[in-house]
Amino acid sequence: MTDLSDDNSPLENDPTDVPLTQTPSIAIVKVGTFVDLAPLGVTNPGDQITYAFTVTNTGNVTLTNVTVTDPLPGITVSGGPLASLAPGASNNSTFTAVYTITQADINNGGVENQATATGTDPNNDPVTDLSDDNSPLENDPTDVPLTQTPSIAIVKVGTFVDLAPLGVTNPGDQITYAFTVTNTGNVTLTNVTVTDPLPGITVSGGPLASLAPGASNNSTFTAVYTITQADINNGGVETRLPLRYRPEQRSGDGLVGRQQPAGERPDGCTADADTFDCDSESRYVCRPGSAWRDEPG
Ligand SMILES: [Ca+2]
Ligand SMILES: [Ca+2]
Ligand SMILES: [Ca+2]
Ligand SMILES: [Ca+2]
Repeated sequence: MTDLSDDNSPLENDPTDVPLTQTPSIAIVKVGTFVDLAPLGVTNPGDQITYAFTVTNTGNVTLTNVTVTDPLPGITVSGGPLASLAPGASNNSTFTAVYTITQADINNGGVENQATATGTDPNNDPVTDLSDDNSPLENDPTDVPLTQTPSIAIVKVGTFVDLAPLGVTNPGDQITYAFTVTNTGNVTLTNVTVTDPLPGITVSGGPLASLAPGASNNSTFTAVYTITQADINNGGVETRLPLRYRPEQRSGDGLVGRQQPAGERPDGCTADADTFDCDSESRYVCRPGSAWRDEPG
C-alpha cells in the first residue's frame, strides 16, 4: 500500500506547499572619472567623464535581463543586458558609459546624474534601483566636479587724433582708445564691463551680456580722451595714466600704446626699471623696449 501525501487531509493527495518569501532587490553604484583630453591641463568642452557601474543582486532570487539606463543627455551606456544575476552576485565590468563635457557643464562646475538598474524577477516583475555614488543602500546622485578657471584679459590701444590746428599737437587733439577684451578662462563670463580711471576719459559701450571662453571682443568698448596742455608738457598721456602704460610708438600723428590693469606687472619685470613688450598673444613680457612705469592706480 502506498499513499501520496496530502497537506491537510488523510483522504486527499494535495502537494504540501511551503511558501518561501521572495525579496527581489537590485542595487547600482555609479562612479565617474574625469578624463582630460586636448588641450591637456585645462577643463574644456570635449573632455570626457567615464562611468563605471557596479550592479548587485541584493535580493534572494535570481534576476534576469539586467540593464542599466542613464537619462543624462548625450551619455552613451554600453554593455549588457546581463542574462542572469544570482543573489549576492555583483557585476562591475559589463556596463560602462562615456559622457562628453559641454560648456554648460563647466559653467555649472560639474556633472551630476543618476543611472537606473533594472532586472526581472522570477515572477516576471521588474526590479529597479536608482544609482548611488558609493553605497548599494543609498540613492545619492554621482557628482563629478569640474575645475573652473575664470580669467579675463584686456588690451588697450590708443591712437592719436590730430584735430585743428592740424600738424601740431595741441590741447583739444584727442586720443581714441580701442579695447580688446578676451575671455582667457574656461567658463562663460557675463556682464563684462570696462572702466578706466584716467581723469576726463569717457568709456563707451557695454556691458557685454556674455563672453564665451576663448572669445574676444574688440568693438564694444571704446574711449575718447581730449589731450590737455599738461599732457603735452609731460610728453605723452602715458605719464598721466594711473594704470601701467607703454607707449609703443609716438611719431608723426600716431600715438599707440597698450595698457593693462594695475597689479598685473609682467612676469619678471621690476617696477620702474625693467622694460617690457607684448608677445604674440598680447601678454606682457619683459623685453628691451620702452620703460615700464609703475604708476599708482
Ligand atoms: Ca582638456
Ligand atoms: Ca552615497
Ligand atoms: Ca540605490
Ligand atoms: Ca592738432
